[in-house]
Amino acid sequence: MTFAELHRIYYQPFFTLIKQARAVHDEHWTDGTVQLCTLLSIKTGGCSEDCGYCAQSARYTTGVQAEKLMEREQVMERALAARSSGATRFCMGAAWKGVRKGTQKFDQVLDIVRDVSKLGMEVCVTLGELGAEEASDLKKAGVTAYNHNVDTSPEHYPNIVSTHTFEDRLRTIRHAQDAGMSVCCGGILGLGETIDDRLKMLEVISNFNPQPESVPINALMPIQGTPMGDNEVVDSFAFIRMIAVARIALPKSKVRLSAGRTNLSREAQALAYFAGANSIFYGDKLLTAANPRANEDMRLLRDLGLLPLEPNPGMEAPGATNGVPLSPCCEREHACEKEMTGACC
Ligand code: SAM
Ligand code: DTB
Ligand code: SF4
Repeated sequence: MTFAELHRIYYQPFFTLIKQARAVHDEHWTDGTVQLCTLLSIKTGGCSEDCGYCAQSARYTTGVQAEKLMEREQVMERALAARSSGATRFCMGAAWKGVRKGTQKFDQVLDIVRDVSKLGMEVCVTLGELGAEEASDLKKAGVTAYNHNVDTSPEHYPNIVSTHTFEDRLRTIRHAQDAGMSVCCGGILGLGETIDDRLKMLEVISNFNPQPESVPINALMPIQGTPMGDNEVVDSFAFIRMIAVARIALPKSKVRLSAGRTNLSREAQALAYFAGANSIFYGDKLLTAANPRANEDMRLLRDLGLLPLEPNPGMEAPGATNGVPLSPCCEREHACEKEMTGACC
């Protein structure tokens, strides 16, 4: 989608926007399920990068202690616990600039992935920069999705990070896609960006080919000691507007309510689900910061009549399309959900 289209969509009256997003959601997601993804920081803190929002950068004094990479057995315990609590995706994060083939730490990550991938959950990792070889090795080891966010607009990015560039982020995403992994790519609201920056970020993400399989929308959790420690918390209506626009621009992607849910009321989260969110980070902790308690999330889903998504371990990455897809049933230029079943319009 173009920036102009996204701008027009965003600035509709709130209920018109929500109604439009709900219609897109209902067209593509009919079973009322929510994906539950549990995060684990397998290598915490001491990161060389200077991302201005991050508790794990070695540049800031945030109270997060640097730790070494977790042992495989410990990770497996946590993955099993996540599966028992109902998670169907296990996401492992490492506070590194990136990984390089041939290093001991990368080999150790591959071992961890091989083990976790036997548990029947989708396996997601977020390890920073990847080259083509590293991406291919991760895919072969059993990674189903790679999380790498663009975080904000290309224009605002240099105000947030100086140790790598927006282009570096795009290159890693391309490597992950070329290796056949699904891409999980979204951003953070609350970094001092304008609404235009938020929409430019969505413009970039919605123009990936294929579009990302999942799109995490984080609201900044201000961390004392970082340059953004005193930033204002994101307004709930602005957050829900972004969920709605993401749903419209990325109809087939899972849109994930990510960091910052501890600042959203149950009612605001309900509206976010209505506007198209269908995935959450689930479990009491994100990487270093707090998340709503698992039992509170289950209660909210029950109250709303939503169901946790069933496991999908054989998940294939979405394929690329050449421009607007032609529906085989009516040969019109639109993506037709019914083409798979032969019952087209
Ligand atoms: N080091 C890897 C990277 O930079 O891609 C992976 C970990 S990083 C913590 C993953 C994402 O978490 C970031 O891109 C950002 O979107 C989100 N994030 C980190 N700190 C956050 C915070 N304080 N509030 C909200 N989101 C945050
Ligand atoms: C994403 O977009 N959000 C998650 C996950 N991908 C790795 C991380 C949120 C981190 C929140 C701050 C923290 O826990 O330190
Ligand atoms: Fe934090 Fe990732 Fe940036 Fe490192 S690269 S400072 S872990 S967001």
